[in-house]
This record gives sequence, structure tokens and C-alpha cells, in this order.
Amino acid sequence: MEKVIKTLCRMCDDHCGIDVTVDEDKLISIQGNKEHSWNRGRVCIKGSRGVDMVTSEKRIMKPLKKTEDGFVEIELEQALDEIAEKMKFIQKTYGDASVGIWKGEAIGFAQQEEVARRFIHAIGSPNYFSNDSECFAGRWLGYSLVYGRWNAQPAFENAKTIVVWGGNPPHAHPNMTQQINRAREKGAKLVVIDPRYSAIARQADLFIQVKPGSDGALAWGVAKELIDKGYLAYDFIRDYTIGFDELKEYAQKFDYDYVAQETGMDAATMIPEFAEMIKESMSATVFYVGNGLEHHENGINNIRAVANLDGLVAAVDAKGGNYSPIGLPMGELTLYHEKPLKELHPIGADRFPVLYDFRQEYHTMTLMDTILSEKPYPFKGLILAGANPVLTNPNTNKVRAALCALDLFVVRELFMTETAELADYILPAASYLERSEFHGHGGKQVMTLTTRIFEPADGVQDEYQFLHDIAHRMGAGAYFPWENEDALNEWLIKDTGVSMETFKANPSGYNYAEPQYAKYADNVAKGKKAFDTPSGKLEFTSTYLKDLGYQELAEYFPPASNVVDPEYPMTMITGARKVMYYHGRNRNIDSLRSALPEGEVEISKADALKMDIQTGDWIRVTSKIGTMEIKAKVMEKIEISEGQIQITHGWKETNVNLITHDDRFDPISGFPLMKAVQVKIEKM
Ligand SMILES: Nc1nc2c(c(=O)[nH]1)N[C@H]1C(S)=C(S)[C@@H](COP(=O)(O)OP(=O)(O)OC[C@H]3O[C@@H](n4cnc5c(=O)[nH]c(N)nc54)[C@H](O)[C@@H]3O)O[C@H]1N2
Ligand SMILES: Nc1nc2c(c(=O)[nH]1)N[C@H]1C(S)=C(S)[C@@H](COP(=O)(O)OP(=O)(O)OC[C@H]3O[C@@H](n4cnc5c(=O)[nH]c(N)nc54)[C@H](O)[C@@H]3O)O[C@H]1N2
Ligand code: SF4
Ligand SMILES: [Mo]
Repeated sequence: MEKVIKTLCRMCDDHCGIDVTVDEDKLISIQGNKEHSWNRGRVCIKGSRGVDMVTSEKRIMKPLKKTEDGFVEIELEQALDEIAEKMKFIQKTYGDASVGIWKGEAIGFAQQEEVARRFIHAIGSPNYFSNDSECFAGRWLGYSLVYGRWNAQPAFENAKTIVVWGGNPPHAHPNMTQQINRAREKGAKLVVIDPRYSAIARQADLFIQVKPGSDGALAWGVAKELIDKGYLAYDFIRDYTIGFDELKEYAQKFDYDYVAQETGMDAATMIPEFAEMIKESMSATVFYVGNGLEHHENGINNIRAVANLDGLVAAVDAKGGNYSPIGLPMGELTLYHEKPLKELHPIGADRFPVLYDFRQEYHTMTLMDTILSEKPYPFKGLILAGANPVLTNPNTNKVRAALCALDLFVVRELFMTETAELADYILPAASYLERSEFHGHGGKQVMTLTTRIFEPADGVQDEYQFLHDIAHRMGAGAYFPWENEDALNEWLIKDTGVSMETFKANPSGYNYAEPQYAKYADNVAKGKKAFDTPSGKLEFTSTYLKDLGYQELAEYFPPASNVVDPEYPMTMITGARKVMYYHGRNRNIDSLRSALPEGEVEISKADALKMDIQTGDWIRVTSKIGTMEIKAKVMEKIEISEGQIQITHGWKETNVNLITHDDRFDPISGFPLMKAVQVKIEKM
């Protein structure tokens, strides 16, 4: 008897509503849930292929322990006992902080992230790591430094001008593309800023092709234009911002000539055109920043410079601007209020203090150095879940060396990966259809509880159960009083005013609140700060940053790649998403792999002609970090500019992170240089 069960897709972090058809305990198919307000029945190519992932014969279903003869299967109880014993031994020998936990993109955020933080803190270590050392936290920091800790969500559907700045939603966020399309049907204009003529760029009313890492110059040029033309939200600026005079003065440097020189664009034509569009929409302008701005040595200031534009036109908490959704008061799982963290000496909190202040997490690149150098203290034990840093962190050779140097390396996975191969123990993880957790949906005030459609097989555990079992074995059980994930979920919603029955009755999402705009004005009316910044205002200038030795204004520093290095004359972008893959994932799903069977370097026709390169030729790419080899794909049109190449990460055979930088960072966020890497290329 077939039946359809509603839950959320987790083949990416977009959480589309899905209808899962099962026959007894057999998974038959996955389709879009038409009733879910987020995706309205659509799923992408990965979503439906979730069937192949969950039922894959390649899945690891028993705990594995590394021995001299390779990996052998062991019982779960033995694995848990041994891991807990070794963790205790390491802490006793080298200190409490010598162990850590690392949560990857696949586990997700919210409760899964908080459980991981809680665990490591409960056993006395502050060392929590995640993919956020190179993802999203850069954008969040950039915005939060301007607006205060602020969850900026693009309200595309009500926008009149949409600016996609360094993102490519058709590949990376299919639902955003739908939202953008719906706004455009109502007349919204689309501006895309990207070095590549990407899928979204092809749909733009105005496409601005910039050199990688030069976005700050464009943002300041736009600020100058808005100021010169008087296209400003004067009342908002007067009442709710600080630093406008300084901003106005600094912007003067960004005339058309300077912006053209830095970005390579036709600034004299395009900046006025861009500003006219903004004038038509003002607070209904969405400036949406993607991952393209984060992986740079000047990333945060560039993002701050874009966030400043929100302030100039009051596209802040606005219908059609960047909106900060009202949250549900879920139970707080982290222990920061109970146990002071700084006293536990998190690795290098002094190196990137802003990252630490805002995120209470540390930096995976520094972790590699710490493991190898044992400075400032030995770090010997790591639990890693839902990540594959051998493919996804910069400088693969160092990542491998560091992970191999650990005394205890535990990986929680569905599959044998390049990272799992280095582990002492591999523990089989529950897939998204075998666990139950809460997820919110972008700027919508909708929360969905996912359905555990299948019980995890013997030996397979969800993340909570595993950490619960280890914590209890290590004497930290008091922090994990909830017997299982369901009990935890009950606790999480206890103060929300929404019952479990309500969530279960609404598997297509429970809409707990209506949007509320301009909350900063309400805050003032209630005698509170308008924004959660030191000044209480939106900060064009930050004394917090100044006091830490950074620039008070979002000053622009040209990327190193803007000056051609004769030894490494090309600029490499990495990581442009492909819809069928997710970082290192899905290469083992034949139905997805057939669409793009191998990695490739995208190169302009002009460069290919100069070097006599044709599609399919092998190319050697070298940076100061290392060398890799990969086949060429010659781009026919303006997809990529002369002097630039693009390589998507996530390929085992052609791993671009062999040559990305773990030694060059944005100084505020610590994000690595992965999108304006200076390289040379040779035909092999
Ligand atoms: N299918 C698929 N979807 C994904 C992912 C995946 O791996 N696969 N990953 C998910 C994750 S974790 C993330 S963080 C998001 C990322 O989401 P997006 O940021 O939308 O991802 P990308 O497709 O890489 O788009 C980045 C764009 O920035 C451009 N770019 C590169 N450098 C610069 C620059 O200096 N300036 C400007 N203006 N643009 C630049 C690139 O050419 C590219 O088109 O995607 C998520 N969605
Ligand atoms: N050069 C370059 N490198 C990049 C980027 C770039 O743009 N350029 N982008 C970076 C970004 S933005 C990010 S977010 C990171 C992401 O990098 P990671 O955090 O390493 O994420 P994934 O590669 O998606 O790794 C997820 C792993 O989790 C496993 N997995 C899948 N489902 C589950 C599950 O339910 N439970 C468990 N326990 N495991 C599961 C998968 O099999 C996979 O091996 O990559 C970064 N790396
Ligand atoms: S965008 Fe695709 S992979 Fe991501 S949640 Fe939706 S259907 Fe799943
Ligand atoms: Mo990411």
C-alpha cells in the first residue's frame, strides 16, 4: 500500500516541501509538495534524486574502525564506548580544550548547530568549528556590523528593483529564482553584478561585469551617485543612522573613472542607469549579496559598502527590501550564558576577534595550523559531522596532513568520502528522512517540523542521539537530559505557544506570524535602541571596528589581482555552483553525475586562442599554494572575461582546493581567499 508523507527536502539547505511516496518501508519517489508556501510544488533535480541518495547501496550502515588491515565493522556500543574513552583520555592528557567538534553544511543550522555547540561546551572545550568559516558568516558579519546582529532576508516578491550581487540563484537557490521571477512578472527590474555572465545574469535588465573582488569600488560609486543626485531617504538617514557625513566625504573618491579602473565596467553609463532604477524603488530595493563577495581579502568591507546602500535608501526591514523576520522563541541550547567561554581559551579568539565576538566559533583554517604546530596548545581529538573539508577547505594538502596528525578523528557520514578515509572511526549518520527537526523558511515566518519517515537502521544514529550518548559516557549527561530527538523537539518549542500537535498537523509549514516592517521605529517608540549596534543606529561608521584597529568606514582596498603579477597573471574564481551538485556531494549519484561527469576549468575564448587551448584539453593551473590539472571548457561568449578562469570545487579527481589560499584572509572575518586567486595556466 503506497502512501504519501510530507516532509522537507535536505538535499540542500533550502528545505523545500516534499511529498515522499513510500510502500511499507520502501522509498518509492519524492515530488514537490504543492501546499508548501516556500516552493509551491517545485523541486530541483537534486530534490527528486534524494531517493537515490537515501537508498544508495554505497551508504555506510555500520560503524567502522580503522585498523592495520583497513576499516573493519564494529558494533555501535563498542564504537561509542571507545570514542568516549579516547576523548576523556585526550582531555586528561592535553587539557579540556584539546578536543573539538566540526559541523558541516549537510547537518544544517539552528538546532543541529546548537546541539553541536552545546556538546563541546558541556565537555569543557570552547572549540566549535563549522563551514561558516567560509560560508555566510562573512555576509552576516558584513550586514551585522552595519545594522546590528541582523538576519537580513531578501524580500524579493515585493521588491521593485532586485540586485543580485555575487550570487547565482538558478544554480544555488532555485526558490529564490522563482521569487525573483514572480516579482519581475509584477514589473520589478533585475540588476546582476558578477564577473561571469551567469545564468541569472542572462535574465538581467542590467548586467554589470566586474573584476573579482572589486565590488566595494562599485558600491561606493553607487553611493556617490545616490548622494550627488539626492536619491536618498533623508528622514531615515537623519533619524536612524550615524556616519553619513564621513560616508559622503569618502564616497567622493569614487568617480566614474576610478570605478571603471577598478571594476573594468563602463561606469559612466552603468552607474547612472543603476541609480535611476534605485530611485524608482528606493526602500523596495533588495540588495542581495551572495557567496561571491565573501571569499576575498577585502570581503567584509565590500559587503559593508553594499549594506550601506540599504541605509541610504531605507531598504531596511522594508516591504520589498531586506527584511528581518520575527523569530519563534525556541529553547536556547547553547551554554554561553551558563559557562563563560573566553575563560576556556578558544583557539585564536584573538586572531579574528570579530568573528569570535559575533559567532562564538573559531576558524577552521587556523585549526589546521594549530593541529600541526601544537600552538597555542595541543589539539588532538575532533568529531566532524556532515562535512568533507578535504574537498571543501582551502589548501587540501595541509588539511590532509592536519587531519592525519590527530590522535582521534571521528567522522559522521552517509558515504566514504575523501575526509572519512582519514578517520579513526566512521559512524553511519541518519539521512534527512530518518530524523526529525525544525526548519524556518527564509524571510517567511513559517516553521516546519520534518517527519522521520524511516527509523534509522541498527547502528545508524541521528546527530542528537550520538552526542547524547557520548556526553552521557563522558560524564556530561546532565546537559543532555532529553532521551531522544523527539523529546528535544518538545523542549525546543515549549515557550513558543505553538504545540507539537499544531506542527504535526501542519507538515506543509506553520505560519506563526505576519510580517512586521520597520521594527526599528517600534523599538524607538518603546524606548529601546533602533538597531542592535553600539550606537543604536545603523552604522555607516563603526567605532567598534575602529577600536579593534580596523577601518571605521567600509574602506575599499583593491584586490591584489587587480595588478597583474607576471608570474601568476590570471585570476581564478572558484566555487560557482552547479545545480546537480552540492559542494563535494552527489558525484556518487549516477543520475546526477551523467549531467556533468567531470570537473572543468572555464576559460575565455580570447585566452584559449592565445594559448591554443580547446575544450577537453588538459590544463595545469598553479598558484602560490600548489598545482592541479583539469580539462578546459572554452566559453563561447562573455561568460568569463579575458584573464580570468573559473573552477567549481567539490571534485575528488580535480580538486581546486589544492591551490586555494589558507594563508590569505579577509582580516575581519578570517574568510579565505578563494575567489580572486592569482594563478598561471599551461596547456599540458
Ligand atoms: N546546487 C548547489 N546549490 C548550492 C550550493 C552547491 O554547492 N550546489 N551551495 C550552497 C551554499 S553552502 C552556498 S554558500 C550558496 C552560495 O550561493 P551563491 O552565492 O548564489 O552561489 P554561486 O553560484 O557560487 O554564485 C556566486 C556568484 O558570484 C560570482 N562571483 C565570484 N567572485 C565574485 C566577485 O568578486 N564579485 C561578484 N560580484 N561576484 C563574484 C560567481 O561568478 C558566481 O556567479 O549556494 C548554496 N546552494
Ligand atoms: N574553492 C571553494 N571551496 C569552497 C567554496 C567555494 O566557493 N570555493 N564554498 C564553501 C562553502 S560556501 C561551504 S558552505 C563549504 C561546504 O563544505 P562542507 O561543509 O564540507 O559541505 P559538503 O561538501 O556539502 O559536505 C557534506 C558531507 O556531509 C555528508 N552528508 C550528507 N547528508 C548528511 C547527513 O544527513 N548527516 C551527516 N552526518 N552527513 C551528511 C555528505 O555525504 C558530504 O560528504 O564548502 C566551501 N568550499
Ligand atoms: S532546492 Fe532542490 S535540493 Fe534544495 S531543498 Fe529544494 S528540492 Fe531540495
Ligand atoms: Mo556555503
